[in-house]
Amino acid sequence: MRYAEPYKIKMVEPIRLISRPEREARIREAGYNLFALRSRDVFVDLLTDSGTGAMSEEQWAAMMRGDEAYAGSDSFYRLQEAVESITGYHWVIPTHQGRGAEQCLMPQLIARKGMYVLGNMHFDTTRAHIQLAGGRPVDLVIDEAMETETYHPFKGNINLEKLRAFILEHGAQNVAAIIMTVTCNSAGGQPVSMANIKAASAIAREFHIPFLFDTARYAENCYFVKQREQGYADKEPIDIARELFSYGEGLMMSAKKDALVNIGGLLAFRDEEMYTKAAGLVVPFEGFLTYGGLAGRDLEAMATGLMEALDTDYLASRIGQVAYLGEGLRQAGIPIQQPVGGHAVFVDAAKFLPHIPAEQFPGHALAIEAYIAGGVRGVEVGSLMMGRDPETGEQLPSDFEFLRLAVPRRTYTNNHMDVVVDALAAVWQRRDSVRGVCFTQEPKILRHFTAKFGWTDVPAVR
Ligand code: P70
Repeated sequence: MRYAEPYKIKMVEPIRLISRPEREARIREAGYNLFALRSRDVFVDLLTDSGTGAMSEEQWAAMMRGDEAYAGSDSFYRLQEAVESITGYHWVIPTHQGRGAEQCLMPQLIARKGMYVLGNMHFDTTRAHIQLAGGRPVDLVIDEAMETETYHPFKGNINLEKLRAFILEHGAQNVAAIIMTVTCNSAGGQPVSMANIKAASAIAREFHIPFLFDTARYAENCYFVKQREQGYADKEPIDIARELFSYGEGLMMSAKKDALVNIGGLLAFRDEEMYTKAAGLVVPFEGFLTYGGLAGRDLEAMATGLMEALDTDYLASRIGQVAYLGEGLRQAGIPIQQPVGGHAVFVDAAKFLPHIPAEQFPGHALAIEAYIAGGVRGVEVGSLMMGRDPETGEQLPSDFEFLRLAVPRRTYTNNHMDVVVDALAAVWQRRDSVRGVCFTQEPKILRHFTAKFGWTDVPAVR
């Protein structure tokens, strides 16, 4: 039997598809940067699944009892209990979002300049905070993650041989931490298997290296384990989550994804020692330890959302919708990262537009075309987002050239997914005529958010 959403819709936000000439004008005015568009000019907004989900009636109801105390609010304790019940980590600190958690944790983990932080594949903001704290981020994801056409059930896995070899070569004393990102966003929302987490955690223990999680999409990872890993089919997602967290010492989290809230983040630790260290920076950067830059009502919504995200029916419909979008694109002949990940479909722009070289950003050219074709907004994940080496100014090589279509949770219907497929299929039909892009304005750091572009075969506007 086919799946259907385990909810009905109780409040709607109107959206509108503006005409093609209007879309052409809006994207031109935006300097061909989709971040500079107004959301009202977008029809189906797949820029991110972060903070864009729909909250449940339970979450809205919980917000009404938000206790707005500066210190020790009931709302904080409800959040603490929810986190501890899922993770086993007693020491909980809310933060304003994921990068707030990273900012407070990294300088405490990285004791000396030049220490390594290993992981399957760090997210951009994590990578940035490792570098800001004087550390060196290293990605050790398995090679299969780079081969978009190869099927592998857990493309987010860390390469265990490389992990051990790296530690032996560089010395355990120079490794500040191992961070597993579940699911692995940068590789396409790909899950990590329980066996891989267990084995990586054993290596960390052997060398006395802290083992932590970036759990922005932990519930989606648990669902994939249930679906794809032997021995987990009959387990509840919450029990899978409890096992997963049992292998680590703590987490940092952007709650804007799997905690089903529009703003928020978390730090949580098994031991008081690591908590005390991180706490030192929370007070100056985020706020007091029991609110971390959030209102009591936000803490309530998060506590409720963390649990809701582990509902099997919800996860089936959520992951099912992303798979539905992927299947539609695949049937239209469009190359995508396979299998489809948890939160997004990653279109392989290097294969879609083989005539556009990496330095003309095929993923970004495709993003612009998808907007013009159907009012669909995605985001480039490739050379543009990767940026330049801060020391040499050289473009850093990227393993992928993707257009990411991230699906907000509980927000769109499959009809919207069909519209997205139609837009991409229209671009696919005329793919040979799509041009590359070049900078007309290139900021030094995190350039993709604010850069301006022109088409490559027209003179750059200055
Ligand atoms: C996304 C957003 C954020 C994120 C993450 C992981 C695994 C930490 C964070 C930071 C960011 C984004 C990207 C492109 C367009 C819009 C937004 N991911 N770890 O969509 O958390 O954003 O709460 O500070 O994925 O993937 P936060």
